[in-house]
Amino acid sequence: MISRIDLRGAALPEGAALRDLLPRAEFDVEAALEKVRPICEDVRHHGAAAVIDYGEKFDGVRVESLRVPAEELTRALDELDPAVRAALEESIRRARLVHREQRRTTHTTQVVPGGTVTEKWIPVERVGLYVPGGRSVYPSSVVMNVVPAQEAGVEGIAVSSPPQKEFGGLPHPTILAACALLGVDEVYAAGGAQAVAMFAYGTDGGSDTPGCAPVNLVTGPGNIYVAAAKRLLKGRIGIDAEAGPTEIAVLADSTADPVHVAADLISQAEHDPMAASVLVTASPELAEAVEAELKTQVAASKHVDDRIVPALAGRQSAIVLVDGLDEGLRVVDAYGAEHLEIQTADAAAVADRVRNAGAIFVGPWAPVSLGDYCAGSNHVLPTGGCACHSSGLSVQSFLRGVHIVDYTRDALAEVAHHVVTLAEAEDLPAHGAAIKARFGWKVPESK
Ligand code: HSO
Ligand code: ZN
Repeated sequence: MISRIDLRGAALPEGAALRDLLPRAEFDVEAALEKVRPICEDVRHHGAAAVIDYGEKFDGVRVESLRVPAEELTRALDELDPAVRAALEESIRRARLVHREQRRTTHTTQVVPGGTVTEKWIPVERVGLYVPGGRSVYPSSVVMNVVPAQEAGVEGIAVSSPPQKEFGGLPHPTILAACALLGVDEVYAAGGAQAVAMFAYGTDGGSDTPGCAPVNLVTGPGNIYVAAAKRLLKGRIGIDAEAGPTEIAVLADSTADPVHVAADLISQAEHDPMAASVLVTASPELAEAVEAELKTQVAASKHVDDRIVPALAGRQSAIVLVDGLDEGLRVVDAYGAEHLEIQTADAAAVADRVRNAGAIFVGPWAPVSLGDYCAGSNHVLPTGGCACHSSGLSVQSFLRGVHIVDYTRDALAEVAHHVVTLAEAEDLPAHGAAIKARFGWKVPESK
């Protein structure tokens, strides 16, 4: 069901060599680039008509118009199961609590009397949030993208999700209901690379009215073609971290409950046959018990043959045996999991020693599923080892820090000679001249 990697008995290698010993899914975005390039070009030149054509080709349904009418959003919310509505409302409320506190304040540094640098945080003007369809219809991901954008103060928020044949070419109704609940009224029925291209280039009318205005930033998870289109169009648009298959790593000792550990490993395996579930432990007894539990619990699960078994049995998942807690920490740092659970004695102290993880879940009562829906934390997190350089989605993802430089004549005069010296050292005399021109073409006397 799940392979074992035994790293006991010898010193662990350093850095990349250690990472190479650990399992990881193939997510070859590079290979998908050539497939999405013509799609993006087509959308660039033919706008909405091309997006509609690709929707017919890839999603199997031809829509009249990409823009979802307002009455469909209202209807979806009216028809939403009240229990789901209450759960989404609680998810939104908790996410707002956490994300609101991520807002940045403007700060002014007085560098010298009369010389200040102010860092001002300005929201991105317009963002496009991609929400997958097909196997992964996640209204929770609408919450996780929209809440930080709203809390950052983004004015233009557009959502796009693939048209669904069984819903007459509209995105899935729970996606529409979540948008309505969050007060997002600009929603498009477009998926895949063509949706990212629509966001990047914008689409004018054609048969589609109104068109989608271009956005500055695209966020949200998606399949490999969505990731490839984001990589291709990066620069024209900003993007969040590329989202690969989901990952859970559990660092556990003999105090962990194997029933919980197995349930949590299965919970993320349920997403995707490429999902990764990794247990890191120094306890062979726990490893045995978790393996036995996996067998029992998998047999009682849904999505067994198409997702859970291929995910757990795939080369991306494993039980990694280590000599002790210190070695376990080195392994989870080298792996840099999207989600890391610490199920050990003194879990908070152990969690404090972790450097690389998208999000850390501490102790027995904070499973990843809680974070997926209702912890208040964000579930759009870096995968594929990107946790060593990137963060999950947050208010910060939707803000730009702008430095505002304000110097008086005296403050400039005081430092002018240094600027001129550095300009000359870099053989850029015109830089120095821009200073001298302000002081009768002379460098002011240094004090
Ligand atoms: N675990 C996924 C997010 C998700 N789970 C959505 C359930 N729905 C990636 O963090
Ligand atoms: Zn999940």
